Amino acid sequence: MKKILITGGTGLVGSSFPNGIKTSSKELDLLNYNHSYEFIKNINPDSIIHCSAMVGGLYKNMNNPAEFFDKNISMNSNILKIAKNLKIKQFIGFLSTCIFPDNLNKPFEEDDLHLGPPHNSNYGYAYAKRMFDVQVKAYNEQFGLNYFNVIPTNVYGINDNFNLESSHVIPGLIHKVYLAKKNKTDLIVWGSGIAKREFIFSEDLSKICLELLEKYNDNSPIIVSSSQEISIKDLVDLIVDISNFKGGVIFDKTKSDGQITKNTNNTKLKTILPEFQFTPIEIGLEKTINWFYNNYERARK
Ligand code: NAP
Ligand code: GFB
Repeated sequence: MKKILITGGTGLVGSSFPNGIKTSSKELDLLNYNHSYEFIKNINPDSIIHCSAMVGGLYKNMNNPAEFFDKNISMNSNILKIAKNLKIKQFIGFLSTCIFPDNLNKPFEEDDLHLGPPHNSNYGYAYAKRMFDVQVKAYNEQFGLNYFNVIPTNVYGINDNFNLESSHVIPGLIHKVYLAKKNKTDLIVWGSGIAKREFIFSEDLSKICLELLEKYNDNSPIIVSSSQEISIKDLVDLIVDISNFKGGVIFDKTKSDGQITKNTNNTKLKTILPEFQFTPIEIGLEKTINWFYNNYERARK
């Protein structure tokens, strides 16, 4: 059995892997190179799936561009240097579909990554991730490695960050509906609801990563998404319906919509994993909502 180290193993994506050595920032603080080197040397994994990052929704990104850049550049540089120095055979890193150029006006493809500036709402995070794409390419070329990055769309699932200010839209709305039901208030949705997003259930993403570890022989980045878009308005209707919320829904148009669309072309993924069946969003939302209501006390909020 391959020994896999999953950095960021306490997070939304990392915790969705069925097995592996999962670390949080307490055991493995990737901002500290020396400590991280010794820790990983002792584990001596065959593969590293690098989920650690400073992550957040649109509003956390808009308010903290420098921190998102600094911390993600440092973590990514450290883990890559450690993996190369310890001669780790396999490595998967994570980019995001929100780092693509903002005004492409066509579904994103992997080669579009650097063809223009990202949306201004998350440029700190986006440029840090884009530099990771450059760094992995350079390490592969200079050191004869076969490391690669996946480019997931918006991820959701159990054990997400449900904090009302810093979260992504799905956990944010699930938590807001929970409170609106409890307090008999209206649900306030940020933005107009016209924005469209693709979503991937966290368990699908981790299954795909494990399959790619076995089947993917290239080292260029690969988009991981069903490429099915849904409007925020329709997403709200689904969450309201599954949560059995009967109160009012108000769209606060003073809040930003962020990118209006982040549509992707997932041809490359479908070529490698033609049989993969994505979890329908209705099923993923039901699992996530049930988990949140049953684990409210211990959920990250
Ligand atoms: P998350 O739920 O916020 O988890 C982040 C993880 O990183 C946590 O386990 C956290 O550990 C760890 N971490 C934070 N600072 C660290 C440090 N200094 N050293 C080591 N670990 C540290 O994030 P996620 O949603 O699972 O994201 C995982 C990866 O997927 C990230 O690279 C992210 O950019 C990418 N991604 C996410 C989405 C999305 O919609 N969520 C979309 C596309 C790509 P603690 O528990 O100790 O804080
Ligand atoms: O999920 P979200 O914060 O991130 O916002 P992005 C998605 C859409 O949902 C935006 C709307 O149009 C928001 O205006 N929205 C409505 C809400 N109500 C809410 C709410 O209560 N909370 C939140 N958070 N949004 C992120 C990037 O962009 O995508 C990150 O900034 C990250 O870097 C992530 O990569 C995957 O999809 O707009």
